[in-house]
Amino acid sequence: MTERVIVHLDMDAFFAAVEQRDHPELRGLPVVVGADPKGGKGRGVVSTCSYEARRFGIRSAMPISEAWRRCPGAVFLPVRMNAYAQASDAVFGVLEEFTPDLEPVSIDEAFLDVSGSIHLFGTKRDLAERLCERIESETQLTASVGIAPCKMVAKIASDLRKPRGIVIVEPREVEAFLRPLPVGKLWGVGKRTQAALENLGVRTIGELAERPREELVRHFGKQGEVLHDLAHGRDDRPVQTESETKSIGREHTFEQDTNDPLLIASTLMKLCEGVAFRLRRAGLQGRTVTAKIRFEDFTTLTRSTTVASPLDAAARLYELASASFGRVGLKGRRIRLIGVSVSGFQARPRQLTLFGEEPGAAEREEKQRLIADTIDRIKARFGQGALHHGTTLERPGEEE
Ligand code: TTP
Ligand code: MG
Repeated sequence: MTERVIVHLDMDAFFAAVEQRDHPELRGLPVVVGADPKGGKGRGVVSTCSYEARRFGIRSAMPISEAWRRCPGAVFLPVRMNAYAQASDAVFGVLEEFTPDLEPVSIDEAFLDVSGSIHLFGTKRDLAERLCERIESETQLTASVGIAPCKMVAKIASDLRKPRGIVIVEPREVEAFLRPLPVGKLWGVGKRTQAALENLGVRTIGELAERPREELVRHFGKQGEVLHDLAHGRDDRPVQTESETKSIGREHTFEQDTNDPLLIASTLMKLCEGVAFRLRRAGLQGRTVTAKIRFEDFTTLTRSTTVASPLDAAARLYELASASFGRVGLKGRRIRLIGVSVSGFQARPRQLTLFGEEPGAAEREEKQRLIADTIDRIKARFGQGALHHGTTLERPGEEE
């Protein structure tokens, strides 16, 4: 069997980096993108911040008031989704030059399977450097890249030396690479599993890998098998190109089982955004929305809804998925995982004019969709209060 070569790419401080690119006077300064801080009284959260701001302990999803407290001198900017969507398009345009075997994960993140094409690029490091150089020359933005034999390790690797980090893990190095890392880095290991593992004296992935499979199964049931495999770097999930998939979905395992309706709703919204993003990139719309829910005892339910007109917008997806959850009747039961997927695809119809396809019409339509969707997303994430802010998404005079 040929070696699998999986690349994970994630842009550095994406929204903040676009701001620093477009406003050179902000380079080198702590920049926070997100809700209006209103002199420390703002509600809403940080979307992201520059690495300079991270030195003050500011992080994504932190209340904006807390970010203000940590660094009142930072430059606080509203979200300019239009600009980030354009930058994202340019990044994905570069990735498509490298391989069609591409799985977009979010606005600034993707997996690539280059197992069949790596020889065209030379070594793995050559490939990673070429990728980063091409992205930087097209967008003046920097990326971090991980290359490994499986998705999980590639993702861990790309995060390890951010920003501008390239980390390559050869197949024979996988176990040694994982060994010193905390178990929380493994996919699906949240705070609760981490605490349970700590009780067993397991803190690092290496300590987990040493435990016999049967012992983990005894403690964690089916999840124990997965933990054992992942701790040894065994993860054979394929990179899912949208053109060949029959459904596009996302799921999330909560750090701790939860019955908090707000947390469930906001997580569902994020999942819907991710799915909508991938649908749009693939130029697909689907008629069937499937919601999945796994309770703390691992019972798992799925509920599908098929609608007359195909959809690809996060808000509509959210509406249908949350209605499905409503029908399941959660009754305060604790939830371990939720997921949402779309199937029953058809290609999105192209806009035609009298003279055939208008040049750029599809692109314009695409952009409008992305913007409409992201406005929904900001409303959902930052609350209605952000709506006023939402109308100033583009600051006056800064329209592209
Ligand atoms: P990330 O890739 O998670 O973060 P980042 O690119 O800003 O920083 P890093 O260098 O660590 O990768 O997310 C990509 C973008 O998504 C981010 O720039 C802003 C947006 N985002 C939010 O709006 N809210 C969030 O909670 C997160 C995590 C990201
Ligand atoms: Mg990023």
